Amino acid sequence: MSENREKQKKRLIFHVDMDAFFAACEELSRPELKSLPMVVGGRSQRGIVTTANYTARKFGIHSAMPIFLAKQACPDLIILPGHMDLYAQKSREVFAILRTYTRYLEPASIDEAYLDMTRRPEDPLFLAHAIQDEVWEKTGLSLSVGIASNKFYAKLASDWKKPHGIFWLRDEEADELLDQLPIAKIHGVGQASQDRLRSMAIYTVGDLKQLDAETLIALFGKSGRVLYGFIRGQDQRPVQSESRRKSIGIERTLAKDVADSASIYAYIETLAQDLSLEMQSRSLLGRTIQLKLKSADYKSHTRSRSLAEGINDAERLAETGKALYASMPQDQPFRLIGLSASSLSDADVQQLDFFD
Ligand code: TTP
Ligand code: MG
Repeated sequence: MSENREKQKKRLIFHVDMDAFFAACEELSRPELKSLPMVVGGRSQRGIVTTANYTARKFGIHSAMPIFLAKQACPDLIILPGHMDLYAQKSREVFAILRTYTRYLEPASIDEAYLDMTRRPEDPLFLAHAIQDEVWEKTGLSLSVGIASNKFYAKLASDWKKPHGIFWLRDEEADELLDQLPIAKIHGVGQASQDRLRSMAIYTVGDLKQLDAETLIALFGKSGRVLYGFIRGQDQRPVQSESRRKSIGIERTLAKDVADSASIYAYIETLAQDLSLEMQSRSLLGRTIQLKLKSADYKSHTRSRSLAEGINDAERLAETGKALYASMPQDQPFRLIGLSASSLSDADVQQLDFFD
């Protein structure tokens, strides 16, 4: 096949997302919890649900809900503390299995990954079932698979039939299926943006498509243009396998705009813990740390610092993030915070060097 034709070939992307991941990990050692309503409580943000098992979800309990509200919804709720080491270990086990299906694998968070399966000759549904079965048999964990021709569609598809679902969002059907989809289902459209869109009577992806690119850009800045393309199936983002990765980062859209430093510091600590977990589960060290703040007017502000050596521990990530924040103008409310690391190296290799 010529290079050109190869490039034009339609891609086959899987998005794999674990079902109720932290809760499912807890149920491995205590299977009796499966039929009981249970949540895993927050780490640094104590008092917040990080995930609810599917029995608890029947009561309307969901991630990011305050525990006291969850208890109101279900007085018998079982609340467990989180065991990050266990989740990171299970994540490594699952990704190791996924890597046997393709070397083009990009972990997107502790419990989700994109796989480029374009070169696999088998039927995509057969492959998705094989992945689901093998992970279930080897780890006891359940997952959902989204199949599509790009990452944006694949991520939407993995959520379609959760839990333990497989859904192939075909290009021919995508337009019609997406039109009815609530905007909350779009990854990256946070609460504030949803509220803003709803105030303009935009509830579904179909409604969103009525807006032209200029309007979306006026609303969301550069990401507005990206979103304009994504909802029309235009997403050429490659699956970035680990060896090609340039940076690793986490962003959080805040529930409401935040201006006071104490709250920002607390967010940085949580982000640092999450980022540390992601980096450690992939054996990555980062030497350059960047803090990104998006102000309420959707302008991005970034600062970065290069360190003498690569790090991936939560303490030093938080410490660097806070120092970066201290060096930024703090005279305005922010709606998004991101912490990322670049100049990456392999933590395992580094450790070996130590003994040289
Ligand atoms: P998700 O994949 O969003 O949720 P989930 O796996 O629990 O459930 P689902 O079946 O709907 O995919 O997140 C993965 C894990 O990340 C989740 O188990 C707990 C953790 N998490 C947080 O710590 N904070 C959060 O705000 C969210 C959404 C998840
Ligand atoms: Mg999940």
